Formats: sequence, structure tokens, C-alpha cells
Amino acid sequence: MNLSLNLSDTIVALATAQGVGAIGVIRISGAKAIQITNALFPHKNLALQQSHTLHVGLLKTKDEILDEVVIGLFKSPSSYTGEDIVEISCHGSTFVQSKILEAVISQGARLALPGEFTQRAFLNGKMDLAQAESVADLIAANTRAARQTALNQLRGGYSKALNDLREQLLNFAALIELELDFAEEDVEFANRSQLEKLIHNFLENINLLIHSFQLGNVIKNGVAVAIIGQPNAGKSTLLNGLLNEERAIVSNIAGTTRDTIEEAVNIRGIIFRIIDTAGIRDHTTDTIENLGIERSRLLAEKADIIIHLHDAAGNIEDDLKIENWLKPFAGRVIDLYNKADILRKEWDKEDIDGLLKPGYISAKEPGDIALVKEMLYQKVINEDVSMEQTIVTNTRHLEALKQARQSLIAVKNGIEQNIGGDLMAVDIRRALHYIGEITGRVELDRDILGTIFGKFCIGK
Ligand SMILES: Nc1nc2c(ncn2[C@@H]2O[C@H](COP(=O)(O)OP(=O)(O)OP(=O)(O)O)[C@@H](O)[C@H]2O)c(=O)[nH]1
Ligand SMILES: [Mg+2]
Repeated sequence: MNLSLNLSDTIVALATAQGVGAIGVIRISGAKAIQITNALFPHKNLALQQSHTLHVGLLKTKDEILDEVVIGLFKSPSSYTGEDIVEISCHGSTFVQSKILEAVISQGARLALPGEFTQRAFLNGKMDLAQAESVADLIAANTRAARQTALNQLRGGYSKALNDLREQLLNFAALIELELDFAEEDVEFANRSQLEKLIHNFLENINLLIHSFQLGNVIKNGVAVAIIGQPNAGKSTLLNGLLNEERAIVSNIAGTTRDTIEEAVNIRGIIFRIIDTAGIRDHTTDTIENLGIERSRLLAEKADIIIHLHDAAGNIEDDLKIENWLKPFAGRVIDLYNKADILRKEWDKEDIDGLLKPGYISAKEPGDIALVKEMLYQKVINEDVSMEQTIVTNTRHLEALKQARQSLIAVKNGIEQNIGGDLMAVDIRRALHYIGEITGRVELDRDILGTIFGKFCIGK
């Protein structure tokens, strides 16, 4: 995106989705927003109207009536961008919408770039960078959890916590720099033990945020779950059960699934991408089946969670081989023993405890499927990170936090080793810089801004 574009331009875009809808909203922002709309709206002089008011009337060019519209007026500085904004709600035909866009442009507005409205909001101090980015996340959010984290960020909780810490650290930086001015006198303005406490506190917070990224990432991008196991263990049956749909072919012929099948299911607001794979066995000469098996292995290695599905009623020999192979991924594996219904019939009543062993399920029983869903959810939402806490979802923030952490550790070591204030000041400044990068408190590279706002949809 070319950021040297003039901020004094008045920009326009369709704010609602492309295509036919009941209504469409065209949004204009900039110094000439009102003047441009006035030229098309003879009914009233909008410049004389109060902010945050609605006006009904005909939108006209010299030659034709464009539509009967409702105009929303938001005057600077009380608007989303901080500039004058006019929102024209028109009828939702694509023809009407493009006619109005054309007319607005012919009066001197320019088509907005993706994210340009939000970028202006940021540049005009209406929100900080972390908040601006969460606008894009909010638009893209397709689950309850994703919406919740984006909303938390948009409301600024995250930025506030970081800014508070940053402010305190800034004080110390100033004091240490003051010491440098009085170097000859050997004074200490910045209390080292207080600084140590602050750094400790800061590091704890940053570690929490960095730790939360894993959860933030799954909320945004979903969790990949690979179902691995011997042929006929019931992997496809489990997939179908989780999806509540006959998606994969199920049969009692070993080697039914040859290619992988991936489908998404929403469990309590988090998207799980369930991957059914070809059953793994050693002794097959079928080339296609072998290719499928190879693929299963690769997918399991990449998955966030691996369900190793055992056939509780079957032969466990091959399971040991799979178990061996899964050892390096132990933390990600959930062992489930399928076809418990057969055992439940065979076992007598005294074995009732054995039947309730965790992990024994029947992929054909809805009650057990619900248990599996709960297990998957718990595996992701562990106790360390709660949904209410601030969650980092953005890789740019994660990188900045990691860099800040490094600098803070350097400050911490510096205090322990009693290094000079001049060296410490450099590390503190560096930490401040990285924290500032998240909320946009520092001069950001124009390219970085371009990438951030370029990801938005046009009209936001
Ligand atoms: N009794 C019982 N049978 C089951 C259960 N789950 C699956 N089956 C049966 O086991 C057989 C194999 O099921 P699939 O789901 O096709 O097994 P798979 O693991 O996908 O097999 P491949 O695709 O060949 O690797 C089918 O006849 C299923 O009906 C269960 O919980 N109980
Ligand atoms: Mg299958």
C-alpha cells in the first residue's frame, strides 16, 4: 500500500458487503465529506445540521435521481476516523450502490484502500494500533471465542495494561538518564531494588501474554486434530460422530479410508479441524494405501492434537508400533479405546469399574462423542490460560513481546551485575521501544503500517 497517499483526501467506500442486500451503506470520510454529499443531496444543507443525526431524502446528480437514502452525519472529531463522516444508507442493489459511489467520486472523493478508515482512526489518535488491529480480527471472527478476544482488545484492556507498565518503565529510564547527567557526583536517582521489582512484574506479565498466544492462535485459526490408528479402529466413525454427519465412508473392510478427510466442527466457540486418516498398518502391498499411510504420518506430525484411536476389541499388536512412533509427540496425544460397547456386553457386572476407564468410548454413541468433545476442549483450554485473561492473537505482537522480554532480561541481569546506568538505559529504551510497537506509541515503519492496514477489507 502506498502510504504517502494524502491524508487530506476525502475517501469513500462501500461499508457493507459486496452484492445485493436489503440496504447498502456507503461511507465517506474526510474534510470534504459534507461538501461532497451536499452537492448530491439538495434537500438539506448538512453543514448546518448537528452531528449524530439522520436525514432522509433523495440523492441526485444533475441528470438523475440516484436513490432515496438515509444519511447519517458524524462530525469531526466525534466519529470513527476523527474526521467528518457521512454514511449513506441506500437500497441494496449493486447498481444503485455503484451509481452512488461513482457520483461521490465525481464530486472529488477517492476510493478508500483496505483498512484506510481504521488507519485514519489510528493516525488521528482515536484508537491505538493494537485496537485498530483487533477491528480486522473482529470482522474476521467466526466463532464466539474469536469475537470475545477481539472485542476485549478493541476495548483496550490489553493496551492499557501494557501502557501502564510502559509508563512506569519510562520513569525509570528518565531517572537513569538523569543519573548520567550527574555522572561525576555518583548519585543514584533510580532506586535499583524498585526497578528490579518493576522488571520482575513486567516480565511476569509479558510471559503470561506470550504464553496466551498459543490459545490466541487456536482461537483465531482453529485446532488441527488428526485421528490416527489401525485400519478398522473406527476413525471414520469417530469423525462422523464428531461432525454429526455421515461424512466419511465407514465399512468393516480394513483400509476403507485411503485419503485424508478434513472437516471443521465448532466446540464451545473453538474451531477444531478434524482430520480422518488412512489406517496405519505395516503389511500392505497396496501402493495407494501405502501412500495414504505415509500421509497419515505427516499429518499427525503437523497436528495440534493427535487422537490415537485403539480398537479395544481388536488386536493391539499394531498399536504398540503406532505408540512407539507417536512417542516424540506424547504431549499432544489423546489415547481413546473404541468399540467399548462390545466390551461392555462381554464384561460382567463386576468389571463395571473397568468399563468406566477414561478413554473407553464407542464412536457410535452420542454420549461418548460428547465426552470426546469435552476432552478436546479441555486439552486446548488448560488451566494456565483462562478465556477472561488478555489473549495475544497477533504474531506481530508476539514478536514484539519476545523482543521486549529479551531486553528486560538484559536489564535484570544488568542490575544483578551492577552494570553502569548508561548500559542499562540502552536496554530499558529497547524494551520500551518494543512495547511501544504494539500500541503504536513509537514511530512505526511505514511499511509495517502498510502491512497491518492492508489486511483489512475495504470500507473499514
Ligand atoms: N461395535 C462397534 N463398531 C464400531 C464402532 N466404531 C466403528 N465400528 C465399526 O468398525 C468398522 C470400521 O469402522 P471405520 O470407521 O470405517 O474404521 P476406520 O478406522 O475408519 O477404518 P479405515 O478407514 O479402514 O482405516 C465399521 O464396521 C464400523 O461400523 C463402535 O464404537 N462400536
Ligand atoms: Mg476410515
